[in-house]
Amino acid sequence: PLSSAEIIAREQSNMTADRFEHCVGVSQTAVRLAELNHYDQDKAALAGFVHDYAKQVPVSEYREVIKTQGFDQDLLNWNRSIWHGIVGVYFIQRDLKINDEEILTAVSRHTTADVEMTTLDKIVYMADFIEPGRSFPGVEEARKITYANLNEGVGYQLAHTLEFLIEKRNKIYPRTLNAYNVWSIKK
Ligand code: DGI
Ligand code: FE
Ligand code: FE
Ligand code: FE
Repeated sequence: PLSSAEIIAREQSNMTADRFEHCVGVSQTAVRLAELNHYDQDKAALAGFVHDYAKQVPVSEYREVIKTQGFDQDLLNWNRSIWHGIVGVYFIQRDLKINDEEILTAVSRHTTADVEMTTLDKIVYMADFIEPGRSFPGVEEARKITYANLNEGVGYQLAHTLEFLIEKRNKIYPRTLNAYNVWSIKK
């Protein structure tokens, strides 16, 4: 495995300073959520830190990897918003030498969420949404809900994301919609 210093150096060289700062914020927030939810804090810290590692990989490189590395070819109909989680795990394994399946799954699900979510999946998904650098309307409410109940946070974010995508008349990735139907509906 790579040293922590080497992982940090590679992460920093693969993204802008702003994106790096976001990843540090997600890592710190993930540790706090891990503590509250009795999860391994070191694992949460690493998963949060690397979650957007591939956010700025060029589109041409993504298309090549999707075509040659066994990914669902339907991914070619989507964009980097969707790719950097699901396909991002390829670059994290290749460049950061991280093979922990729990971490890779959490990265894979961090943008869309999913019908099934592990505790680490939820931690990274929510830390991405509420880290200190986030400032959208509703973020304070999101923080309050998430620190009180991680599952309710997931439901809140999915509803918020769907509203945002529909408002912009954006295409909704089926996984996001399926996740919404599980986590956001009133019981
Ligand atoms: O990578 P970040 O910006 O930190 O956050 P993220 O990975 O949660 O990505 C958020 C972006 O992804 C945001 O612009 C909305 C978009 N997104 C999330 N779900 C979907 C989606 N875009 C489309 N088209 N369809 C989705 O289902
Ligand atoms: Fe992301
Ligand atoms: Fe997110
Ligand atoms: Fe992020």
